[in-house]
This record gives sequence, C-alpha cells and structure tokens, in this order.
Amino acid sequence: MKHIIIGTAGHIDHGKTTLIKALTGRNTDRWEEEQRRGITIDLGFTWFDLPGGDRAGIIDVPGHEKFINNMVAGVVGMDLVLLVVAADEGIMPQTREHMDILNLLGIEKSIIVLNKCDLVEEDWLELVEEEIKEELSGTFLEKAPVVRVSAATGEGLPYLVEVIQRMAEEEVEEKDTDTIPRLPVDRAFSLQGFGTIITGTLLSGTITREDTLEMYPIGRTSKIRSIQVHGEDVDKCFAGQRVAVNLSNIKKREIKRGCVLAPPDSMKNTDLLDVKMRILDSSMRVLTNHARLHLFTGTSEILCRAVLLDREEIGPGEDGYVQLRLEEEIAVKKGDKFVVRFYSPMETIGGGVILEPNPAVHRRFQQQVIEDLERKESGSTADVVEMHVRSHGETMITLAELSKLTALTADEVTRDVEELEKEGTVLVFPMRKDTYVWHRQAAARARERILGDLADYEKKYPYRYGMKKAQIHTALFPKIKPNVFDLYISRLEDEQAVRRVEEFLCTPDYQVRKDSLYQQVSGALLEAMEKAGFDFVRYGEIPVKGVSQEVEDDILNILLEEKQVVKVTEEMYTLSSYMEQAKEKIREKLKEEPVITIAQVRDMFHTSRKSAKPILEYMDTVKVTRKTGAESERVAY
Ligand SMILES: Nc1nc2c(ncn2[C@@H]2O[C@H](COP(=O)(O)OP(=O)(O)OP(=O)(O)O)[C@@H](O)[C@H]2O)c(=O)[nH]1
Ligand SMILES: [Mg+2]
Repeated sequence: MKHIIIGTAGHIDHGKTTLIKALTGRNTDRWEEEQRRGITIDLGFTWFDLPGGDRAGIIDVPGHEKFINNMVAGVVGMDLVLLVVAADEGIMPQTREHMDILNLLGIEKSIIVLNKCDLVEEDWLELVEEEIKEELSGTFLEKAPVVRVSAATGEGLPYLVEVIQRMAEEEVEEKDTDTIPRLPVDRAFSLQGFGTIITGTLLSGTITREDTLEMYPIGRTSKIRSIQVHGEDVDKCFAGQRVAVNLSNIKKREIKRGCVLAPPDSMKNTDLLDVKMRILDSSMRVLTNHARLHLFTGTSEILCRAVLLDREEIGPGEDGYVQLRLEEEIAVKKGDKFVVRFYSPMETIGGGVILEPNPAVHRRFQQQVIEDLERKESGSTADVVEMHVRSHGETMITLAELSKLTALTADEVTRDVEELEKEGTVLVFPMRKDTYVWHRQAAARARERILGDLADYEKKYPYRYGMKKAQIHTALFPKIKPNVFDLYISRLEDEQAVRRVEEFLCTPDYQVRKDSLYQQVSGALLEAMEKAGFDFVRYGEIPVKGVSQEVEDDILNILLEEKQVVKVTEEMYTLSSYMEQAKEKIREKLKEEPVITIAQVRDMFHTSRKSAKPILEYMDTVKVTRKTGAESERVAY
C-alpha cells in the first residue's frame, strides 16, 4: 500500500476546489466565509480512492495571493500536484507563483489540469495548451502531462483519474516509514471530550498509539491518545498519510500551525539557520544584506533577517550562502527546503535548502564558514556510501567492497558507516574477516518478511516450535552469508522480535498448541512407551488414531524437544525417565566391574538382546560408556 498525498495548485477561481469536489464528492471549503465568498481561504483536506486501491490524501490550497502563506503550508508532503489552469484565462500570476513555490520546495511531480474546457472553443483550447507548453518548456514542469477537463461537466475526469493512477504508481516514490517520525502541524483544535487534536501530513516514519512524542519548538512531550486517518481510528499511521492525532498534556492554545511533532531529542530548536538561497529569475528584487523576510518551511511561517555570507547582494537568478536570523525558534532538519517572501510588499522571491539547522552566529565573508557550507551542500561522502549500501539490500555489502565502489579509503568508509549507523540508517555486522553493512530499509523489509512467514507457518503447523532458522535463510535470504544471517537473527532475538527454541524461530508470543488432540496423541505415545518399558516399541507400530502422520510426527517432536522422550535408535523412542534410570544403573554397575556386556544389560533390564544393544549404543552417545573394541562390550566413558 502506497501512501500518497495529492495537492492542488493554481490561480484563484481556476477551479481547484470544484475539481476536488468533482473527483471526491466532498467540498473542502469548510468555512462560512469561504462558502459565502466562493473562494478558498485556508487549506482543505479530504481523500480520494484511486482505482488501484490506494487511498490518497488530498490537500486543496487557496489561489488568492493574500492566502499564499496558507498555500505554502499545504505544500509540504505533497507527492503529486494537480496544477489547475482555467482554459479561459490561461496561466496567471498565482499559477506562476505556485509553480515557483512547488519548484523551490522540491515538489516536482505534477499534472497540468486544463480546466473549464466547457467554456471555450476547441481552437482556443489548442492555443492555450500551446501557450502553456511554451511557458513550461525548460522548467521542472516541462514533462508534466496536460489533461483537459471540465470540473463542472465532468468531461475528461475519467482520463485524469487514469493519469493520476499511473503517476501515483510509477512516479511517486515509496516513503521511509521506518525512520523517525516527523509531523508538521497544519491545524490544531480541541474537541469536547477529547482535548487537543492536531492534523498534518506525516512526512516520515510511523506513529503508533501510546507513543510519546515531543511538540517542537514548545518542548512539551505528549502521549498519543488516539490516531485517525481519513476519519477512521487506527493504531498506527505512516509516512505519506494525512493524520489527526489526539494529544495528552498539551493545550490547543499552546500549539499553532508550524509546530512539529517528533520523537523527544530528535531535533533541536534554533533561531539561526545556514542556508543556500536562490533568488527567482522572475523576481523583481535584489536581496540585500539584512533584508527582512518571511521564511516558510514545513508548515511554519517566521520572520527573519538574511545575513548574506558570501556576497554583497543576491540578484534574480543568483544564489548564495545566507544565515537566517529568526525572530522565533523553530525545529528543522538539514536538507529541509524553504521559501522566502519579501516582507513588504509580500511576494515570493526565492528559497532554497537548509544546510545547517543549528549553526553558530557567523560574520560575513569568513572563508572557513563558506568552505564548510560548500561541503555541507555538496552532500557528504556518507550520502554516497549510503546509496551503495541501499543498492545492496539483497546481499549486504562489506566495508572493503564499499571502499572499492566509492574510491574512498578504508578509514573514510569506516567513519561514514559509523556515522550512518549512529543515525540509524544502516546496520553493521562485524565478522571475523570483514564487516557487513545493511541498509535499514532492507533490514526492515527482511524483518517484516520473516515475521510474516513465521506467523503463516505457525498457523499452518501449530504443533511445531516454529520454522527452522536455516529454512528461513535459504527461502528468503539465500544471498546473505549464513553466519551474517545468524548474527542478524540474534539481534532480532535481542530486540524480542522473534524467539528461538533450539534451531527453531517463532514469533515472540507463540506457543505450541496443546489442545485435546495434542493431549490425545501425546498421551497415546507416552502410554505405549511406558508400557513397553525396556522392550522398546517401534514408533511406527504405536497405534494412534485420527491424526495424519505429519501431525503425529510433529507431536513426537515436541515430546523430544521437551525431553519427555528420547530417541534410542532410528526407529525406537522411549521415556526419558527410563533412560535416566538406565544411565544410573549402568554407571553403578561400571563402578563395581570394569566391563559391561550386552548380555548383562539384557538381564539387568529384563529385556531382549534386540533392545539391549541400542541401550548401550545410546549410552555411548551420552558419554556414559564407550566401546573397548569388542562389539558387545563397554567400559566407563
Ligand atoms: N464552467 C465551468 N466553471 C467552473 C469549472 N470549474 C470551476 N468552475 C467555477 O469556477 C468558480 C471557481 O471555482 P473554485 O473551484 O472555487 O476555484 P478555486 O480554484 O478553488 O478558487 P480558490 O480556491 O479561491 O483559488 C466557481 O464558480 C466554479 O463553479 C468548469 O470546469 N467549468
Ligand atoms: Mg478553492
């Protein structure tokens, strides 16, 4: 199941909300003022069931330039954008501004929805489409499909849905649900009887009910009371879902749009950011030192001043390193994208990427500072190492191979791998000759498969202890070395994700089934063995009714595992207690005399020679006796 978020963008009145209503049947303009004025003011949320079966979250944004701040807050987490252009007007100012914002925030997968086709003639449509393609050529939207629709008449919508499905399937990437969660808040409200509820798009990771998370930047931890996704209660929510979370311990008035919910100590509040900033080609302004700007990142909007670190000024189409000095604290991560708008008049002038979320105060034109930022920008060697580890998910990769592939020294690779391990991106398995590295995502998939297979196996074979470790290895991970795999399994054991009984693996709470059938079969087996005494019965000759041979074998195995029964020879089994007695007696006997013979054993246990021989052979295997040379004689071990 892919979790995806579809967003709208486009100029005011071009039909974004109407389109969403036509697709989903739901009106996302919730406010009285929105309904009265016929415009969208704040973000609208709903969902859409794709024909492929996935349920996509929908974020509808306002087109009015006065509400661009709300629009920007809605963009974070969008996977696919419906850029709506009304055919009767074509590309308009906020179409362009939205395109710039999407581009700056790195949201690139879009469909150009040419709406209101019912209002214009075919010739006109051709013209508008041509004009759009011309304007988009050379931009990130150059390859975006253009789909003609009318949200009013429904014309073209089935095809639009097809295109959405195809892009969702082929182009939207799966998100990492395994990393630490981060949820920027876009709404906070309180609900009678529930308390504080926040909503947002979960950007990464998974949140589970009862998790304790921290609300940044206010620094309050809170237990997750309940979670809803698309109006339904769930125990967990995943990256790429629209979620509503009921929080304990925090009042609604303490939270605002822009706060972020994440694990305690996973981020550090800051009022300084080092960034790489680009000024839009189309900007009418030159960014000068100390200019006051509105910074938008995640769902937050904060005033700041820009200290230009490596240039006197940054003009249209240019970029530079900038330290942003914020008027309030926020919590962000390296690599987060942002947009800046001019303070007054408000217009989008540029944006970029956060290179250092917790810097020291810098003075301008410091060589060292600029070099450090260059290094941070170009991406660390650790990123490259991670890429290689990721592409070796099936086999794992050794440090030696990594160093070959990356042309880095062994020391550099080791250092990068240590860093990646510390941040939880890779798992490391030190072996005698080399160290194996596995990507967290591959390990997480492996874990899921193992647990899934174990659960299936346990259902299918309730009278077994679980699946043999070696069987899992060959079935699922034939390309991973067995001793490395063993180390991985013992980590799973340490984490109590699986339990091991001898060479069997099972899920942590699994118990062998001991129902009436078990009682009946094990009872029959034990009784037959008990009755036979030292005149052992052959297993195949014990009459057990009403079960398959497989189940009978499984139950015998349980008795063996639990040491109620021991195997004397290939075909003969007996009660452990009998063999314990036999051990004692034989040990005693060997204290009195140096040698014991099969004939003596036969007489001691009132049995036949046929059973006496295996008794001695058994005693050899448990190191009570050993052969002297003669087939029929034993001495003490
Ligand atoms: N004829 C025609 N009218 C449309 C179509 N789509 C939308 N409209 C009308 O256009 C007007 C604006 O539609 P909205 O859906 O509110 O536009 P919007 O893009 O959401 O506007 P904002 O959210 O305020 O930016 C409404 O009166 C719609 O009925 C269409 O395909 N054909
Ligand atoms: Mg609207």
